[in-house]
Amino acid sequence: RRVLRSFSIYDYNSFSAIQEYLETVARRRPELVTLQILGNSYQGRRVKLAKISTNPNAGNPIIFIDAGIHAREWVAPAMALYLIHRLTNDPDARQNELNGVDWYILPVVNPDGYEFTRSSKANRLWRKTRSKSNGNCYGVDGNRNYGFKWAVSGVSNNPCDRETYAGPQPFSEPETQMVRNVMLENAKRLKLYVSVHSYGQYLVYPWGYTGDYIPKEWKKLDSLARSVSDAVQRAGGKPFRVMSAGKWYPAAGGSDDYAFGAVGVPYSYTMELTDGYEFVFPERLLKVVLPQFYEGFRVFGAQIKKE
Ligand code: ING
Ligand code: ZN
Repeated sequence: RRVLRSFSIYDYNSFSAIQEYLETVARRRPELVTLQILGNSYQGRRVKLAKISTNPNAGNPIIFIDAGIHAREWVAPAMALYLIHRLTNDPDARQNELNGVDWYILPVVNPDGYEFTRSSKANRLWRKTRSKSNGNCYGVDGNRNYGFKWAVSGVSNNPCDRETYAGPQPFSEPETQMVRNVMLENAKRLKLYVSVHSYGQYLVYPWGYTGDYIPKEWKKLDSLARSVSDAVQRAGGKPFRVMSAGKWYPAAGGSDDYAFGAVGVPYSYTMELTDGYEFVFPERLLKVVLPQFYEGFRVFGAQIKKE
């Protein structure tokens, strides 16, 4: 058995250590975990989806969680990996979280950006992908690149904008194409989608492209989010601010709008983890907050089981 030298669940890990961790989990728990290679990032890093299921052929509802579309939001991949850790190590997970629900977890959507932010202090706050757009400017905001109401609000059309450049067209980035493909391939069974970001301790739902609320469904999206927030608070964490994404600030081309509006995923969220440290959340506090947030994810799981 190979030993993981460089990976620790309460640390910020390199992308290669994360890959090794995923391989190790799949090797140790083959009856529970399979890895699907989704494709390559712009710079050629393999993007892997962990599928955690006690019975992949049962047609269970699927919870799909992604993290790390934004490079600098390191706490998000850490959360996704912690979810994998708990779901595969808790002795009672099979009877609870994994009973009748499949969890698909994509810990690092944008590995090129992630590694770029790790490469030097000067790049720590990079957000976008690392595709070459024009001249000396790089990258697209992955969370403005999805093909639903693309670029109608809250985006920049300037490739040199470091924050919200929507890209030359919807799904211009291999990274967003991979997430889209997971959604489309599993559209029927996909019941809950969560895109994990930081920071601000928000839990928001569609629409993001407009400040208008979805007439019928917003209430059930809102009330599930509040139950999640309550659970995190009971575990000692800060509650989430719950609202529609567009009421917070309108921005089009986000993955949560695409999941809800184009794919028909009934529960779709963007989760902004942590507050008080902006994008540079201290590594030493991961062991405090990750277990608190996990209690929120358990509430998501329980809801999907009930449906
Ligand atoms: N925030 C999200 C962003 O992509 C968001 C939140 C998404 C707001 C969609 C409105 C619409 O800007 C972070 N931190 O990335
Ligand atoms: Zn983000």
